[in-house]
Amino acid sequence: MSFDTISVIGLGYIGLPTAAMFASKEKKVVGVDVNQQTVDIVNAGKIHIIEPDLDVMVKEAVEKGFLKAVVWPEPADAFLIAVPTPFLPVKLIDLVPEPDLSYIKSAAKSVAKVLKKGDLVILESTSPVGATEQMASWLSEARSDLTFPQTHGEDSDIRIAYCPERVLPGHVVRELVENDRVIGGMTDNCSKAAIELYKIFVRGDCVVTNARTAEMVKLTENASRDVSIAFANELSVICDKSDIDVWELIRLANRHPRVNILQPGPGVGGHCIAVDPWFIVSSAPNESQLIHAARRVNDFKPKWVIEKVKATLAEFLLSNPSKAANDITLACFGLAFKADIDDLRESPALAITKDLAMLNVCNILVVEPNISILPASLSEMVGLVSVSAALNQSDICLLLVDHAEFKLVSKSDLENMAIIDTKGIWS
Ligand code: SAJ
Repeated sequence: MSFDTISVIGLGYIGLPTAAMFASKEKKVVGVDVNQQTVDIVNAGKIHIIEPDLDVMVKEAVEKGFLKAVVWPEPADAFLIAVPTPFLPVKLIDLVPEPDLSYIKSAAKSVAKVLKKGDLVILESTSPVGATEQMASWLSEARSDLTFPQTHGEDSDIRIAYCPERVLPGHVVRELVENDRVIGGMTDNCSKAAIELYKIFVRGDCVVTNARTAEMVKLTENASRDVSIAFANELSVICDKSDIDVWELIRLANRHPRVNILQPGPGVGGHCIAVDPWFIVSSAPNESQLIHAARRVNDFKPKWVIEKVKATLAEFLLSNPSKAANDITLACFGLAFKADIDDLRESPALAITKDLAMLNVCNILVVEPNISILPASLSEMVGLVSVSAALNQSDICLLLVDHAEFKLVSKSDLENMAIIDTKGIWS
């Protein structure tokens, strides 16, 4: 099969680097995004996210004419769908969130318009089990003139596979090339075509399975990490109660050859680990006790941090009787969902900062070196300042993200301040 033109639907954190990667191998790539601003930025050879080395790749790809962005799909030989799969909002606390496949549905409908015999369609978005079959039926509903693997098996006109992305934000460019890929074709021919496509740039192994297993593999990877982080977060709450340094505890326990505990933090964020386990829980609620409990433990952690801040404020007022609460300045270090990125999606740091600002009990400053403008939900309530301004003006420092800039803060910079360190870098 030759893939002269490759189309990537959704130019976000996964789609844009994937598009740039194919273009760097001198393939003609058409990136599609519903957001005109994103399309304009990419066509100007720029990027709208922070990801090391991606800016250079996109600039070169656009300048050499291998990458262009458009709002509506154009004909291509392969389509990779990398759109969000959020969950639907739930009203009651005990209800399990259900996945929202509407972005996949509209991507499939728009791709269907330009599909031709011989094309390959790959779903990369993290999805509940069965989503690829669902996408295949949306495609076939829209194009009764073409045949699809669910009805015509190996002889189908269109090939369809689920191939989850597994790259770590901050390391996307390297991991896209080096990581192994799980290839879940709806038939063997679908898998073969998908392998041929990924082998354009992937140096890792391409391991074949069926679409449903591939969907579950992706969910399992992220649920496994969520459960491990929940264990660390639970330990941190237990240790706080018992006056034990959790960072030292984990360091020591990890000296055991078969123990590898992850790190506690202010909670679990991002669009993956905080979301994907719910897709398992919603599909098998009675059977997913541990996965569900881990979600609850990690979702509880931001609330616990807020209680810690309130207690520290109360102590500070007790030991500084001349001050009133509104004389006190609290600096929140970090808004991103993890270190050294600009991504605020599902960020516990952002949620904690917002909740503290809403309490309206003291002045709040925010330090986030990876963004230049605060999200609208915060900008009216708090100020965005530099590390040094925050250190100079604050009484209480709340460390929420272990950004490289914060690791440079010395012990002497923090003298005479109350510190709440959720990542253990100032402890
Ligand atoms: N976190 C901790 N403690 C840790 C590790 C992480 O609290 O020891 C927190 C982070 O601060 C962050 C959250 O967990 O809030 C998630 O961060 P992460 O670095 O674990 O993962 P993501 O969301 O950036 O990327 C994950 C990766 N999945 C796994 O490692 C199994 C990545 O490979 C996936 O491609 C990505 O999800 C995805 O797109 O699904």
